[in-house]
Amino acid sequence: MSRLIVISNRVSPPAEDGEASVGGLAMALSAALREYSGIWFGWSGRTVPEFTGQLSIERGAGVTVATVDLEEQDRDEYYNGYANRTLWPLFHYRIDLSAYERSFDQGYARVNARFADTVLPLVDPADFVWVHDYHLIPLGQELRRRGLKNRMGFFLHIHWPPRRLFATLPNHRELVQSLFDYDLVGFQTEDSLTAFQEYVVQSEGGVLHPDGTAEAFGRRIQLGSFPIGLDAEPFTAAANGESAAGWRERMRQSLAGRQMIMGVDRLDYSKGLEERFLAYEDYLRTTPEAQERVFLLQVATPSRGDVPAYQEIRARLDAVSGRINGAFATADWVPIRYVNRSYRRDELAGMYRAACIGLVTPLRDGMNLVAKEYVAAQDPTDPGVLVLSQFAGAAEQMGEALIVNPFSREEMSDAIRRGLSMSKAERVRRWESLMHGVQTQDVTAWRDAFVQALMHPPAVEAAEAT
Ligand code: ADQ
Repeated sequence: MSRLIVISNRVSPPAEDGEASVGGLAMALSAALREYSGIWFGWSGRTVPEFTGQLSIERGAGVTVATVDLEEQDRDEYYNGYANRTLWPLFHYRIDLSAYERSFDQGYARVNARFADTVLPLVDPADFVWVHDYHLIPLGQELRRRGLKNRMGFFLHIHWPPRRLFATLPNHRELVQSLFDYDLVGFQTEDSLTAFQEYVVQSEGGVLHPDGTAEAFGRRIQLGSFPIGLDAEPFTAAANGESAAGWRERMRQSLAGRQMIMGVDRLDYSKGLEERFLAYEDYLRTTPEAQERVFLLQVATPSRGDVPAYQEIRARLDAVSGRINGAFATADWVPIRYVNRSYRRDELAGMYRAACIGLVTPLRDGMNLVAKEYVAAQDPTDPGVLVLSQFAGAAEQMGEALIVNPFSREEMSDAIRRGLSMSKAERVRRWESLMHGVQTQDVTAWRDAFVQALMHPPAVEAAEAT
């Protein structure tokens, strides 16, 4: 029987009781593995003095999880280096933050080769291999070099940048070439897909075929856009559950009749947090009657704290939120509650429901699941308003949100004003349309679309292969 071999940088399976505190991706992949049965392989997150390739295997909640330890140098050069100091900033349009260092290239290549060596013995000939995200772009190529013939797919969770931006990467051609060793390459949005196709055609002289395949580097592969969705049903159930209701009540009491605006993000420069704070400040300054009657709750979980740009953005956000609070606060009101910790799904759901506005304004984002969570958590009879950046992948599907340019303070400040005074009839109308999308384009739809495309190649390609 065919199994699915899912490979990602880290693995985080849900707990046995299904009460996972992990994000949407982990839930999605666990669900995929339960449905199709298989193995989830990745880095354990631990480092050892010397790489051994020793696998740790755990069976739990219907999923077999296999992990491997890496060396400290691997973590520094591959994870903190090439993945998070070279590719992440570049793919989020921050070439000013992108570090191009040969040791990072080498670390990235070394870890991808190590992943290939370690996972290879776990793969049976009939299995389907599904590789995830920018950490592991060349893994398919490494597996082919080791003789793997299986159908292999790759899904990029972040945005694919425009051709000229991408070309600033010293080894950009090799990276794209390595993607052509997969059978299927999937992106979050049409925008990312188009950017990749433009590279293939204009930089590489490749050809796009009407069946969705692309030909370059002597290979023909399938391309597609597969927008990731929420595990909507359990999330909505959590939002309607007792624990969420308790949290909503707790928030209501602490609101004391004020309107709450809410943001939830990993603490990352791509999420536009500083711009959001400044837009909110603009709103307070230009709407004096709102002072003391609103506040912004910003939950930002620290991440990638070993990378200097993350230390810098954290310090900036401390300073900007502190300055705004200092300038506007009164004896019994602070305009920004800025919280650096993470919350469980049910807690977040309760808070989302208490918020009149969900402020989701990344400068660039592959998709952004928070936008979908905010919608899924709302009270159908009295929903809040989603304010969404045009540069989040989610904006392609969520046109009924108030779409804003996160680089324009005034536009965001106007959207806050509009959202807080929107009639209930308009809020309900917009929310119903958004919720329909969240429910139908959920994580199961995403997974099935990708896996079906991987398992069933287009007829032309199949005919050529025989
Ligand atoms: P991320 O950049 O991490 O994901 P996002 O899609 O918003 O961004 O997912 C974050 C997840 O973490 C959400 O489920 C959110 O609830 C959770 N989270 C964030 N802060 C939290 C906190 N303080 N407490 C608890 N949970 C918190 C990458 C890409 C995205 C893409 C996803 C999935 O950058 O564009 O949508 O992968 O493909």
